[in-house]
Formats: sequence, C-alpha cells, structure tokens
Amino acid sequence: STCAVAALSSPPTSFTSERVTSGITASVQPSAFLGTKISVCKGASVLSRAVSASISRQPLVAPIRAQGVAAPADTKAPTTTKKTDTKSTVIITGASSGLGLATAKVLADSGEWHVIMACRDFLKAERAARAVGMPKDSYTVIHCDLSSLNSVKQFVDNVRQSGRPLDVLVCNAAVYLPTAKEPRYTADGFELSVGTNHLGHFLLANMLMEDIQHKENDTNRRVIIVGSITGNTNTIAGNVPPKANLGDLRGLAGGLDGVRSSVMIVGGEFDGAKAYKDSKVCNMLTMQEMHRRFHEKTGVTFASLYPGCIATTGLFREHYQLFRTLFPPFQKYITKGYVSEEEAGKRLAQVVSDPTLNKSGVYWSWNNQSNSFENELSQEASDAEKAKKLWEISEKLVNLS
Ligand code: LMG
Ligand code: NDP
Ligand code: PMR
Repeated sequence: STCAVAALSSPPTSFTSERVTSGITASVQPSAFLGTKISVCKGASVLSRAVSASISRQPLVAPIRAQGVAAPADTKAPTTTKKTDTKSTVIITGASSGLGLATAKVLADSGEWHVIMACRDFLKAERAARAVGMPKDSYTVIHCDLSSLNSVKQFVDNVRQSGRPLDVLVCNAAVYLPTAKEPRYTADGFELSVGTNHLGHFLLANMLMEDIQHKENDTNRRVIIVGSITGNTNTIAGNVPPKANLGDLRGLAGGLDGVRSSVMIVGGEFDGAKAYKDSKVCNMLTMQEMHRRFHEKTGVTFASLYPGCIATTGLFREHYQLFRTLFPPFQKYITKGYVSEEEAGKRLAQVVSDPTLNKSGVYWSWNNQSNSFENELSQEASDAEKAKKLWEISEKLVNLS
C-alpha cells in the first residue's frame, strides 16, 4: 500500500534506543514482534496491511529513535514549552493499532493536531506510526500501561514534563479475553479486562482533568471514552450472550481480585466476554458521571461512542481462529454493522475535533450513510445512581479517595 511505501522510503539512519525518562524503556522483545505480526496480518484493512508490511520487511532490531517525551531541560534544547505551533494536543490511549491508530493517523494528517500516543509497547507504537505514514513531528509516543496504576501515574508525569498544554483525552485502549478459562490480573491485582479498560482509564482521566481544565480560552477541550454496542442491552448485539450486567457492583467493591471477592463486577464465575462488555458499560457510565461532575464547572465536553463494528482489529486477537475468519464477513453481509478501521478512525476523529460534535454527555453513533447521531444507551448504561456508585468504588480502588 502507499502508506507502507511512504513509511519505508524514509529509513532512519541510526539505532538510538534512548531511555528518555525513567518512564520509558524502549526494549526489543522478539516475542512481542511475532505477536504483533500475527495479529495485524489477519486484518484486511489498509492500515493493518501497512503495519504488517512494514514490520515484516524491517529487520527485527529496527532503527527506532525513541522520541518519548522532552528530555530534561538541562541536557537538550529547552523543551518546557513545545508549543511552537498552533496545533492542539490530543492523547490517545492504545494508539498502536486498530481504532486508536486510525484516529491518530487522521488527526496527525490534518496538520491541526499533535498526537500523544499513550501505548504499552513503545516500539510497536513507533513502528505503527511510521508504517501508516504519520508525519514525523505530528506525534510523540509516551509509554503507558493501563494495567498498572503506577504506569498511569508515571505517564501523567511525563505528559506534564513534555510541557504541552492538553486539549483532548481519548480513552481508547482495551483488551478482550473471550477465550480465557482463568482470569488474568493487572499489576494491582484487578481482573485484567475491567482493570485495564475501566480502572486504568478512570485514574488517567481523573488525573488529567487538572491539566485539561487549566487550559484557558479554548472551547474545544474534550474527554472521550470509547464505548460499545455490545455493552448496551437495548440492541441485538447487546443481547448475544453473555450479556453485560453490573448488578450491585459487589465484586468491584471487593476489589475484583478473586480472593476477597469475585473477579466479576456482579459476582460469580469468570467470563472474559462478559467482563469486556461490563467494562464497556463502566466506560459509558464514567463518561456520564464525568459530565455531571465536571462539565458545568470546567466547560470540558465529555463523550462516548460506538464507532461501528471494526471486525478486523487486534481486539479479537485472542478469539478462536474460526471466529476471526467468520466474524468480518458476518458483520459485512449479515448484520451490516461492519466498518473499516479507516472509517472508524474518521468517526472518532470527528468526536475529537468536529466543532458540531461538542455537546457533552452524548453517546455518538453513525447511521449507514455515516452520519453521526446521538444514540440511546441501555437502561443500565444510563443509570445515574449506578454511575455514582461505580465512581465512588472506582475512586477507592485507584486510591483517589
Ligand atoms: C460466547 O459464545 C462464549 O460462550 C464466550 O465464552 C465468549 O467467547 C463469547 O462473545 C464472546 O461468546 C457466544 C457465541 C459462540 O455463541 C453465540 O453467538 C450464540 C448466539 C446465540 C444468540 C442467537 C441469536 C440468533 C442467531 C441468528 C444467526 C445470525 C443471523 C441473524 C442475524 C440477524 C441480525 C439482524 O460463538 C463462538 O465463539 C463460536 C465461533 C463461531 C462464531 C460465529 C460468529 C459469527 C457467525 C458467523 C456466521 C456466518 C454465517 C452464519 C449465519 C447464519 C445465517 C442465518
Ligand atoms: P485493538 O486491539 O486493535 O486496539 C487496542 C489497543 O489498546 C492496542 O493499541 C493495545 O496495545 C492497547 N492496549 C491494550 N492493553 C493495554 C494496556 N494495558 N495499556 C495500554 N494500551 C493497551 O482493538 P480496537 O482498535 O478494536 O479497540 C479500540 C477500542 O474500540 C476499544 O476501546 C474497544 O472496546 C472499542 N471498540 C471496538 C470495536 C470493534 O469492533 N473492534 C467495536 C466497539 C468498540 P497493543 O497494540 O500493544 O496491543
Ligand atoms: Mg456481534 C445485529 C447486529 C450486530 C452488531 C452490530 C454486532 C456488533 N453484533 C451483532 C449481532 C450478532 N453478533 C449476532 C446476531 C450474533 C450471534 C451470531 C453475534 C455474535 C457475536 C460474537 C460471538 N458478536 C460478537 C461476538 C464477539 O465475540 C464480539 C464481542 O462481543 O466482543 C465483546 C462481537 C461483536 N458484535 C458486534 C461488535 C461491535 C462486537 C465486538 C466488539 C465490541 O463490542 O467492542
């Protein structure tokens, strides 16, 4: 593809895997690359092909210059204020593949945005950005592992050190463990899906509120949390078992650790598909609770969305091969819910930057003509009391209260 060619035509000249700050370690892990190759090669989209082509044609130890955050001011050019241009700054978590990468690409190409790619795999993110041809000075990769609260805090420190005033935060990263028989855990001992998709983002968004609202004289400050149709039981997709259901949040209140409490929010046995859908309900509730708590006071816009079924992304990397083969045609020809990564990226980019999509508290969706509309959430995903309870428990779990 042209993207891949563009990326490959400007090979870097030296191998500089700088350790820019203590928060960033660009280490080379062959197994990570193999995993990457397998997962992205399955996708049929241009973006996926660009990334996989780039990865398979590059040597394993690729010349990557880790452009993490600003180096300490005393060792390099002064970097406390990088705002040498009029670009706005957006942080996108999980920008190393799928929807996050596609969105980063659209915003970077617009020339109006500097994208901070908040990613757990530094080299993968850097390579992905190059593979899709994001202009060199349009992005910065900063390490962030959402499955570790310490890493999230470290990330926030690094963002602050970079000196870029923050306009928009996009909470996009997610893991989906549909085939796991046993639960997996975050560094802090929470079940991995809810721990990463909800609690990691909950801490991140809370901490960054301070930075976003301190930017003055700008009406385009937003916090966006990616939701999904599968968490909404008012849809067909949301009724495919196992269904999302948070119940009275007893498992979450107990810490989701599988020792003192269940690993499932509602209690009971581990179910990876359900945990993912539950985490999406948490994402949508959190967006609304943030809207209620902060919108009037700060002017920040809060939004969630269902971008369409992007059946080719890495989200399904752990699903059975049969599923991964059948799912895209099923969505394309039967449900007609399929969208390409590129189209989904345009949609999320609209929620980031379109001046007409600045209403707060909205869950956006798109119709078959790709026109956006305010969609309705399920009863549970719009339950204000549950949102408040979820907020209070989550605050305790991430040590904010
Ligand atoms: C659960 O199983 C697992 O238990 C859980 O562990 C986790 O993996 C979870 O979400 C992930 O999946 C769910 C799945 C197993 O089973 C089902 O989806 C059963 C659904 C029951 C509800 C039935 C609804 C009606 C179905 C009608 C058929 C569809 C056509 C109508 C659509 C109309 C819409 C307007 O699934 C698997 O993991 C097995 C792997 C195969 C997955 C296949 C999914 C894609 C299907 C592609 C089929 C292609 C064509 C078939 C269509 C038939 C046409 C009539
Ligand atoms: P991908 O797997 O392609 O992207 C997920 C991203 O999250 C990857 O960049 C991944 O990093 C990153 N990530 C995972 N775990 C962590 C972690 N611990 N710390 C930091 N980053 C992490 O999936 P999608 O693009 O499909 O998913 C993006 C969002 O879209 C998710 O919120 C998902 O719920 C949502 N969504 C997806 C739909 C779909 O049909 N695909 C439909 C509706 C919503 P890495 O590259 O290192 O693996
Ligand atoms: Mg679903 C009717 C429309 C529709 C839509 C828009 C989706 C989206 N799905 C629909 C229908 C169905 N799905 C039907 C009828 C079935 C039964 C055959 C079905 C099955 C199914 C499975 C097994 N669908 C799935 C799975 C998954 O493993 C995915 C999932 O639940 O991940 C949590 C998934 C999805 N279907 C979607 C979307 C968007 C997903 C994936 C991801 C997500 O919600 O983030």
